[in-house]
Amino acid sequence: MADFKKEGNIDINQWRLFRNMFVAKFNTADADKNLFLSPAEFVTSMADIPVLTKTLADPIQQAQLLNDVSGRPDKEAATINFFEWMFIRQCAVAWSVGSGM
Ligand SMILES: [Ca+2]
Repeated sequence: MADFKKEGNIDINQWRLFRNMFVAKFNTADADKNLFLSPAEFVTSMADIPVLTKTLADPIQQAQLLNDVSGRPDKEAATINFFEWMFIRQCAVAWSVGSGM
């Protein structure tokens, strides 16, 4: 994903774009710095993704989204790690771009 020029490696500018788009966004949203995102932290991390606005505003749909990705249905375990968050974020960004939002 970071190698958007398809050169087989990434330069420092590509790394910084990737870092700003994903790593920094995750770290900023992780308010308690435990390297997991709670449902509230997750909502913060996705606030700039237009296609998820309605889903995240509905607590039931939000819980279903987190459960679908994490596979952990109970509320206490409804935190997601960076890998799980990356999957959602990549899909949401691609979905937004694809839908012209
Ligand atoms: Ca956290």
